[in-house]
Amino acid sequence: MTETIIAIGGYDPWDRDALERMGRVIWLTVADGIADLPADDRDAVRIVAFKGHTPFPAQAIARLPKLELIANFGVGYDAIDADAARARGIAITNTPDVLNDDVADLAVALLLAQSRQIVQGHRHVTSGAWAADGPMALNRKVSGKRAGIMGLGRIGHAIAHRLTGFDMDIHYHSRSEKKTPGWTFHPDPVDLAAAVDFLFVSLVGGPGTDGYVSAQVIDALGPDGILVNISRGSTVDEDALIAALRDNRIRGAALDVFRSEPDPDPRFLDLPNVLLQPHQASATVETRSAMGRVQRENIAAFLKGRPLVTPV
Ligand code: 8YV
Repeated sequence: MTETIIAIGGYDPWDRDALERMGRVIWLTVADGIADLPADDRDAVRIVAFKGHTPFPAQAIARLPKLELIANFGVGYDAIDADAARARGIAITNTPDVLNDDVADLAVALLLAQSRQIVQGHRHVTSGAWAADGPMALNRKVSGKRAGIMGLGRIGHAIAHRLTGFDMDIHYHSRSEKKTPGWTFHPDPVDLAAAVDFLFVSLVGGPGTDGYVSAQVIDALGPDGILVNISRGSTVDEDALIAALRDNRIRGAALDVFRSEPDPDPRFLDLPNVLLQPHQASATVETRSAMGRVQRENIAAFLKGRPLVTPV
């Protein structure tokens, strides 16, 4: 019998084609769409391929009585109510590792762009200000400074490794101390922020890290500090960050993620000391193709009754 798969989210054409080869696919933009499916489909579906950052709540999971696998496209699966899935024995898989390089590359690029004022420099040229007013204001050095990694998982490691190439001292905060090559562990996130010039957030999302980058952390980073977030918007107290940016209590922030995506808090839009990106750290052809492949490898393993490749 042909397997019916619900695919939620926006997929690239090659992923759509590849998923279509695995069964009959019902395409939905968000999990809420499950409610409108015919009962026959809802009652039959064992597999959901999930992508994106809109919620996949318990209520939507409950509408699929035969669901056995949620194959997430992405390493972070905080949009999925994992407790509700676990309570029913529904497996969740993610797509770790294949995106580490891209996410770390963008994190470093954001720091360089912010500290060296690359976007402002481009505008200085294109606006004619260079010719009219002369050179732009001096910016600030990156190499040799102190970097803090908040959350030293696989992506945090990849960021730290790149920064050692910039001769930086690496400091980190994590649930536990790791075996690292001379990097300094800080059990307290505020202490980490106080010890560094640049703070990179590479925490997992979800309730456990909500608001982790608090007003205290931001103040500890201080007026020379730059915050880079490539993890989840929920990890940052955005009100506190906006207030600190407005008062120049930190030098700048570079953000790829927001609490309300794709409509970030409008107060961010007018700030001169932020650099905003549309949650695109993993968004290269190479990496998104690899992520799609890992998502499908998990579905294929499930269909063959084999162990899942990357269960969470
Ligand atoms: C998304 C991400 O997967 O992997 C993650 O956790 O945040 C991204 O790579 C991507 O935006 C597709 O939803």
